[in-house]
Amino acid sequence: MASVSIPARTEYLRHGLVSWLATVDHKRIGIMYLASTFVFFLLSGLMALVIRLQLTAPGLQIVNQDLYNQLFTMHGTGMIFLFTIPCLVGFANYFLPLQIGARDVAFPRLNALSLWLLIFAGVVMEGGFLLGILGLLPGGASNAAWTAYVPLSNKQFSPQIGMDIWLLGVVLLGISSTLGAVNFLVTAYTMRAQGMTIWRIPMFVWAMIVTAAMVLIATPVLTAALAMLIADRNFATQFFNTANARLWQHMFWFYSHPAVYIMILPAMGIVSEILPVFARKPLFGLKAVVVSTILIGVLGFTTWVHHMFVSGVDPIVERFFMLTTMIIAVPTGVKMFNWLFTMLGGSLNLKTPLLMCLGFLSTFVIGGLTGVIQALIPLDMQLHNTYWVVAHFHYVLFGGSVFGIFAGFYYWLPKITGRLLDDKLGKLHFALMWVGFNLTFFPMHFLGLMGMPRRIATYTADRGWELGNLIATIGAFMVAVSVLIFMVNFVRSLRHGARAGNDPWEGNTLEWTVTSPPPEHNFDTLPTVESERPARDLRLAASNPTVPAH
Ligand code: HEM
Ligand SMILES: [Cu+2]
Repeated sequence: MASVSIPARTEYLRHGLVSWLATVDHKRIGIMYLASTFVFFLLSGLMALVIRLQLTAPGLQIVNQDLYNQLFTMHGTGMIFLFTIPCLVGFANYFLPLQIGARDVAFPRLNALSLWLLIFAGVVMEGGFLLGILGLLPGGASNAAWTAYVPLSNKQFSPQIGMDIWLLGVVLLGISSTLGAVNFLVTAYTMRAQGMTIWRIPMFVWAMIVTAAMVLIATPVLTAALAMLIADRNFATQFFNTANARLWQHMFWFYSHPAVYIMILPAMGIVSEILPVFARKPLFGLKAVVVSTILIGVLGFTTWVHHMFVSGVDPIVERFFMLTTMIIAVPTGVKMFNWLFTMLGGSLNLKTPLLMCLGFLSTFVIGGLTGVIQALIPLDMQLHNTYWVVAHFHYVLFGGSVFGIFAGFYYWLPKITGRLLDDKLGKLHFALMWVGFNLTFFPMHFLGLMGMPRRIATYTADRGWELGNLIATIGAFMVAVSVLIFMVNFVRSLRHGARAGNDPWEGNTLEWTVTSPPPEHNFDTLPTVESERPARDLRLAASNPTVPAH
């Protein structure tokens, strides 16, 4: 263990609850990020189940119209702001310093601040919602959708204090995210191991660098918009009065389209880490993967108006954004080919992490393609605000990001806990989740084409929407069961899981050269890197001492 010995009177700083509350260790902070965001995932998932139950058949009324609106608002915000974005940050907290061969992040205290801001904001938002349900908060939580469009979200239409609580929560999250981004950028820039030149940076780290840069540019715009809305609601300012209501949409989507990439790039980074290891081959076209990541980051800022095609934007402007939206499919397509060619001819190790990556590839590609279809202005006019859109973005965010997150869990949890998850249960989780996911969301494409609008609390029996909705609800419960299986697997693994050892997968990156879990200070001596696969170099050198390490 650590060579530094801590005197007995500060022992409480190493063990017990206080040690967790006071920690500035990136690994513990990472664990707390992962654990707390997973709780928010479960809460938002429960809300999705209630939404789905209500829509199972025509005319059901499990919750009333107003609670339904709160539910999808909190489901969407919870999934995006409290789960997907910060969960990926949790992985980065734990693994970015390890992967670059550093002992911590550049600003450990700032890191702790980001974590506690996130948790506090989550408690504020979910707490506001709960108080509303219990009848303690007149008017309940925000019910203006995760987009919080004005005038719907202004004082006149949403007078309830729950709306302000929600806005404050998202402001806090914005601050947390921005601070985190600064931290990751500085860490990756200044603290890389000796020899880790630009083309030797691991793919997950590259993804986080681009993601952090996007956060730094995009998130303050949303935070400012939210603060302006709070001022409009409470201090009689007029930033978003009816005459310039479209300003809200611009500010919101200037953040929220890049937010899609803030959610998908780190997941892509995870996939780019796992595929070469499980195909036992180098990543195909490493430079193309890096360049396409950067291009996606840049182009991600040029497409936001595609969310506003029906809001009366100048037609020339609309066409520009239609084209940019289609262009961004090019670097994304490049990545798809990189991944496919990485697997081609490899000897595939068909364990759960790889299956989750295959889940990512198979579903994300559908979400990408339906996105290109939606970019066509005349089609978007028809598809806008229908269940087609709900199908599309779940294929991207769930099919992409969430499958990527679970790939990350199966790949990296053994490093964190020292124990392997059970592969059979993992495969069952994967199969149920993949089938359940497609049952839930594939029919929504057709529901959308049949005219079912999103955000409706119920529907009548004469529209032909019954079958699609029934299948979707069944699928959603399959997903729920699959997540339960994952949780059982995880808890079981803590006691009964096989010991992971340092390097259960024959990994490429530096986290696999240290014990599982890693020592407090990560590395006894800081590593030197001589290729883009330093762990493999060391493994080969150890198994054949006469051959130089690379
Ligand atoms: C089993 C899992 C899930 C189910 C069954 C589900 C179901 C739904 C449904 C039915 C809606 C539409 C509500 C409506 O328009 O009335 C919805 C909205 C939404 N979902 Fe999910 N969802 C799931 C997971 C996710 C995940 C993982 C994410 C993001 C990472 C996500 C993000 C959203 C967003 C942003 C909305 C839009 C909310 C709004 O309209 O304001 N969902 N979800
Ligand atoms: Cu967009």
